[in-house]
Amino acid sequence: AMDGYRGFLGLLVSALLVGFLSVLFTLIWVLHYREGLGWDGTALEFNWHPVLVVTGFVFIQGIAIIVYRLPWTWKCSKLLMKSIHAGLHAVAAILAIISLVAVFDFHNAKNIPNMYSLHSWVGLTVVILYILQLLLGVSIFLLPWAPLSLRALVMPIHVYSGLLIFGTVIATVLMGVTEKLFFALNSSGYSTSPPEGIFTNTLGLLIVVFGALIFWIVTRPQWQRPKEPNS
Ligand code: ASC
Repeated sequence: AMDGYRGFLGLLVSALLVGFLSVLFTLIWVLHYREGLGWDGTALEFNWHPVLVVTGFVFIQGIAIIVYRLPWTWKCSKLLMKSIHAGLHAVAAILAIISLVAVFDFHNAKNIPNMYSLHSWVGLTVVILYILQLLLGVSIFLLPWAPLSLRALVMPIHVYSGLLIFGTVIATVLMGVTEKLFFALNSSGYSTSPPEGIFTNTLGLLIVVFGALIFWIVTRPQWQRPKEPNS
């Protein structure tokens, strides 16, 4: 049991480190290689998009997925843990929505067309699905009305949808990074492997590793919160 606990801690610390590095790399990308941050209809406003997506939709969503696995929370009430799980997902949803406002606002100010790329199609779809998942999750599992039979029926779908959404977010981020590099480096050339290209490719790899760690942690049956009778 102690061995499993240390294995868990090692992976949790790794996930936190890689997740934190992903956010840091995104900030360095927009602050050092790009123009910085602002809310003025220019590229500075666009730059909030990657920062808010990686912070909220990748890092905070990833942590929200594994909160029930933290062994020191197993003595906390299930209701408290559900509130933290839902609360972190709600924060992630709000950051994802603001990240979309930043892009649409920037596009409209610069007369750039909206919603033509695969990144935008998959991205908007996954934000809508995330909000639906959050509303359904709160209605069925957090609020007290739903009968146990309905909860038991929906739980496998909730888990499946949640992991599908998380994986799709990561795939969408990779498309977004690639798309931005093709736009931003067309003259100086992504194909010549400039420092920004190497740096952002590394950011993409960090995000894949973060997703892999969260997926591993959440799929270990021995790290699940012990199920209390009648819940
Ligand atoms: C809940 C809760 C669980 C599950 C279970 C359905 O709301 O606390 O442990 O749903 O009842 O599988």
